Amino acid sequence: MKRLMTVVMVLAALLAGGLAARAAGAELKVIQTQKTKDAVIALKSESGKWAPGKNAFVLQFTSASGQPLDAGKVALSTSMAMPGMAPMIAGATVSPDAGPGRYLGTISFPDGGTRQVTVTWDGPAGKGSVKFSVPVR
Ligand SMILES: [Cu+2]
Repeated sequence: MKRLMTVVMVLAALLAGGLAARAAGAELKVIQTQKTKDAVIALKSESGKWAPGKNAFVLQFTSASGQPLDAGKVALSTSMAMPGMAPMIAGATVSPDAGPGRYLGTISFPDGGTRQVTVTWDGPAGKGSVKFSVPVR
């Protein structure tokens, strides 16, 4: 009986640890990584992709040497070329997360298709921008 209790307690501890790791974003998958001269920008989410509807994501900035990079004010916007129409524009809500160089964002897409993504930043280490494309599917 005592042994059973121990097994149950160990399982409960493992489960709690797993949930904590999840909340801390340990299970995030990379959607896209982009390098500039002095920064590496990683776009991540739990699913590792963007889908039509509302998406939560994390943007992580690291320096060329691999240290967290305080990017200051960060913005992310997207555009999708539509034949015979004005491009579809969607902007993200981005705010700083715990820890330097880490930002939480949400963005909504009304449909699927490849988005041209622009990330801009302006912080103590300087300002910059990067463009890349992400499929929404
Ligand atoms: Cu569209």
